[in-house]
Amino acid sequence: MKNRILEKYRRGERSLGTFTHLLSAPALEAMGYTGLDYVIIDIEHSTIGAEHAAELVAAAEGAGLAPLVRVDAIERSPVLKMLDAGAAGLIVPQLESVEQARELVSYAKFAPLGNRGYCPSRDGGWGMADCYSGGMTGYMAEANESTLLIPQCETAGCLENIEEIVAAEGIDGIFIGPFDLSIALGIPGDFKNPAHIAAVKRVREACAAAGKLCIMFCGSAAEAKRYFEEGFPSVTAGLDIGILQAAVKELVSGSGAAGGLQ
Ligand code: 3PY
Ligand code: MG
Repeated sequence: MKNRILEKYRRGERSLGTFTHLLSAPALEAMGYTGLDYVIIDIEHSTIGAEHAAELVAAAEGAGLAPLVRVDAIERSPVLKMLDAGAAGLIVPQLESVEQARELVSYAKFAPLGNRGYCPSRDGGWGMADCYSGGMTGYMAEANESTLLIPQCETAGCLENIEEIVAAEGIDGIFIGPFDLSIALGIPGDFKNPAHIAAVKRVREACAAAGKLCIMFCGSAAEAKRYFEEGFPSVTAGLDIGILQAAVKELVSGSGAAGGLQ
């Protein structure tokens, strides 16, 4: 089970991803030629369902992008479906407590770490992928090892308990949601507020102390660069639909098309 974001993290290399809201396999295929490392197929903030998400997981993988999925609930069904479909990792929004983190681990990780249910499914080539060379237990161990379980830190509860949450066995890292975090702090959108800056730093340091991945979300290449320089191992920049929109807007304004005929 290849996982480009995890392999790069282990080699001490940065990784860059983006969310996908275009929900288009050709768009993912095209992004595979750009040097991007991963995409996050967003079930939380789009209308996409499990069947379409599973197709996009396969498309991203075929394009050489690690397919992460942002699920929309801390529940067994979405967690299991997306892992069985071959997601390289799950981003889980709105987590509040270490109890919820443990609940997630029980759904997402096989025994002895958790209680993930088993079926030969796409993530293990329906029982025929290389990860089965060590039999069913070999597959289970490899799935636990190579599938990232990453709650978001974007609530007051998660921030308050971040050190304990990130240290929990089976939790592989934290994804910072700066927008919801700013709302939780009572300063919507004010990322320059010292309280927001301190919260982001606290999460990054808690992840580093636990030896776990920390992913920051931002809106531009310049911000991504700054976060990499601050020490974030991974940054998710924007949404593919917004990147397309910005590029088209620049094309329109740079082309002079708004002027009259000569
Ligand atoms: C947030 O900023 O709240 C996010 O969830 C980013 O995706
Ligand atoms: Mg959020």
